Amino acid sequence: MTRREAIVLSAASLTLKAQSPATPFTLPKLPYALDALEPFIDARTMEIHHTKHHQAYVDNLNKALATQPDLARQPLDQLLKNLPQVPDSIRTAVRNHGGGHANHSLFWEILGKPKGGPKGQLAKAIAKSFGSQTAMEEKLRASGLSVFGSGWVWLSPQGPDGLQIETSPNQDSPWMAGRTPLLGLDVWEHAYYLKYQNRRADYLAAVLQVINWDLVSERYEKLAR
Ligand code: MN3
Repeated sequence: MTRREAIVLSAASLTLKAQSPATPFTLPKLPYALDALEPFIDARTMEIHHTKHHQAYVDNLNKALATQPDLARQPLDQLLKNLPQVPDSIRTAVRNHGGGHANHSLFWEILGKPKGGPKGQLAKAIAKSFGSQTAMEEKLRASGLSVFGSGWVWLSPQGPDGLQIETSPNQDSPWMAGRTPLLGLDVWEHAYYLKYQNRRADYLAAVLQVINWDLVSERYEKLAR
């Protein structure tokens, strides 16, 4: 990850920013070692997911934007929010690969060694919207299981001090509706098949053990509300 990408990603409004006209977007470095999430997420899955799948989204996004320098200069969250203004010829590519780049950049950030649960305003919002952290995690699991085919499950702000859980197909995201997600869980088979095969429920239970709630809590504090 470039310094500028790191700075903007640490703010709540993921504004991954183009770097240069030739290769505007770059693959962010993982903020931990490949095996840091073992045994919940195995190192081989992390390696393939990051260096093959995520890299391909970055490369294909750059390819799609090669003839569109004005679009390539926009922060990624703006591009995704304003998809209807992207030319027809590249809109699907920007949606799928720009979406893939944004979603995975957030995914790597919100994972990490468990250090405790949600804090501060986020803890309050979870209590208000779901009753408890356990109830919220149960809803994340159930919603993740309900995604047919490939997609994501999201925790997003709702109103001034509430939260919602939503799902999206493919590489779509709340950013495309102008909302900044707090966390996203990848439920594409490539996220878990090597270790969990068809057992998405087991993967969802595992990934919920390695959420960096400190970072998610910080994202919530930084959102303009
Ligand atoms: Mn993925």
